[in-house]
Amino acid sequence: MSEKSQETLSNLLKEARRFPPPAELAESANVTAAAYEQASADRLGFWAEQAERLEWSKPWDEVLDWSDPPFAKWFVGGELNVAYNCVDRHVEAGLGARVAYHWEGEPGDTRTITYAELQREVAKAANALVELGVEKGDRVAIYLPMIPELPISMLACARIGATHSVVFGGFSAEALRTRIDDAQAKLVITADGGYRRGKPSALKPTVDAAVERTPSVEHVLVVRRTGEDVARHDRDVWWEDVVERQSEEHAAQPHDAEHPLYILYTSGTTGKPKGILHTTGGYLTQTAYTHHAVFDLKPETDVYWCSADIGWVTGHSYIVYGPLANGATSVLYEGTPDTPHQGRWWEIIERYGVTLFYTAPTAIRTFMKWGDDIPARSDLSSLRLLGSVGEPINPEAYVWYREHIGAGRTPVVDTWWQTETGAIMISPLPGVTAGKPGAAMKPLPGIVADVVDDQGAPVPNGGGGFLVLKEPWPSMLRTVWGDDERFVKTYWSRFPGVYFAGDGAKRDEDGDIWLLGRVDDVMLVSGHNISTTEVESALVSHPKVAESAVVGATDPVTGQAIVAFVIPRGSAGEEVEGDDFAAELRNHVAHSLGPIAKPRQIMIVPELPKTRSGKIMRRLLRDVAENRGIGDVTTLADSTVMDLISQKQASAK
Ligand code: 6R9
Repeated sequence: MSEKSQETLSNLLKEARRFPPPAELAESANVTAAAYEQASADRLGFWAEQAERLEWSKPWDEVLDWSDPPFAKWFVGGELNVAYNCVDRHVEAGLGARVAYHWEGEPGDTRTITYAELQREVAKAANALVELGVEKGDRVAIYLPMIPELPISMLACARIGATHSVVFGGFSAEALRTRIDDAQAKLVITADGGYRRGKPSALKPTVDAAVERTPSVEHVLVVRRTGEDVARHDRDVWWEDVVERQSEEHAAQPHDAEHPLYILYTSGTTGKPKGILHTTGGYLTQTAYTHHAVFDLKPETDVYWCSADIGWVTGHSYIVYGPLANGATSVLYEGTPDTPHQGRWWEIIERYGVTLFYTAPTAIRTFMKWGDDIPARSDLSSLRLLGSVGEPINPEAYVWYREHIGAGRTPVVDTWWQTETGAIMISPLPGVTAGKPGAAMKPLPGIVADVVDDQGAPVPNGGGGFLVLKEPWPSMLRTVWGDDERFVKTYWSRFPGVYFAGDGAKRDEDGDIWLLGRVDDVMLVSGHNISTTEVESALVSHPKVAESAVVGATDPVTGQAIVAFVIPRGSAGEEVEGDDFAAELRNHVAHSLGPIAKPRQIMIVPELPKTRSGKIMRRLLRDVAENRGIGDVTTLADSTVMDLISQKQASAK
């Protein structure tokens, strides 16, 4: 990166606020500053110690085999069963009566599942899979709503050594078909439908359409959730017929530490989706450790809630595997945050006494937009820690989250990681770190990350560049399913010998790390690199702005020009239409970041295009900003959003 652009970056995000850990939390924290020293003195020894959180049927011979990089083997020779570790061992330890999940359906139906019950359900499902001819090493596609059968199905697969591939319930038949086909899945587990926004939303027709052209699929196992009519095919079998009558006993066999646990597809911006492969021992070790360390989980007393969809990696690692490995009590909620009203999530927190809460910046910004009075109606005093994941959290959103949800007392942990990393990599430690709003801070103990320039040289404090991971980590992806070459090319070729995350980052004067969004989203304006994140954060710091998305559009003069899409906050909507508001915002950005970052154009919009995991699809906004037809919208959470934005654009012309 040029000197000029580094200078620009260091002008940005001047954030002086600091939030040290509450004294009580610091005193009793699961992990203290000593962990950093221990891990840097002996990284592999540190991870070996963390692996001891699990029960191994056969001990490993070697912690890491890195003789054929970038193909890693962790805990070589070790054997364990993931489902046994997540469920049975807690029951054997006398904790069968502990609640694993407080499940709540969107219509308000509830189910409390203890570890003992989870053990019985997983055993029955595992027996059913065996009866349906699923064998160790086979792939099973799972396309379910957020109902208990989803984690139960995942654990049943893990138990028998079948590799699961969970596909988001919102994806189209074509998206589902390509994923089933790529993995050559033998079985698809689905439901008639789920509930979204107060209505049944069918899933089975999508599966029917997808499996018309997937010859690998032998059976479709269907859970009845909504009771709506569905077509029946010869390949269909019903959960209530096949699973319910099975024995509640199933002897778990140990699997190799490197046995494939799951495939999860990441869409990426171009090309066919990549099947990210995670394996058994290292994955469970790092999800369990990070859940213990970052959320300071005290399994006897905490009630933990991660609001993500299990179809996203966050749900795999922090609703299913990490929390269950630690014997946590979690909330599992099926639906949307505004059904039947915008206070639904806060009522859930009050009802179950949630102490640890993990959500995404997109949700936080939505709540800011809905207004402060909504969370204020619920008693949120049980909360003691808040987490964020999925995108950079804007400083304003961080502070709002801490104030309005955490009553100004709770630490906020901003956790950076990816589908590919499998578990949290960069995050504050809640009992150690004085948090800075907007910064993911430091790599966790045992993780080696850096920010490098385009030559791969580390940037000094105050500099910006690319985020890389310099040493292998236990929960790292092992390859792209069926495509080792793509694995090497995508992640390990940009800089020799290190993992390229594809994210821009900066190191501040204290050496702490700030994430600046995907490298593909960085804008080049008159020769200056400007990150979309920083301009968005400047916009969100204006009192009348709830959310914003910024893109670089081709410009004859400056190369790229900044175009911002803005959603006004709360009741500001009516007052803010018009050129005056746009001018005010352009000046506000120029004032916060410098004139170079002043947007060329600001569009006031009602919504932004987002994926189901809440990431803004800037690619589509770039199409609008450059007056092109809109590209592929199949992975949008709500595909009507682009129509609203295009109409705005047309009426502004
Ligand atoms: C867990 C997850 C990965 C991408 C990642 C980055 C962005 C996630 C972030 C963050 C800044 C954070 N991202 N967490 N950016 N701060 N705390 O989101 O996985 O869906 O694969 O996305 O998300 O750009 O590269 P995934």
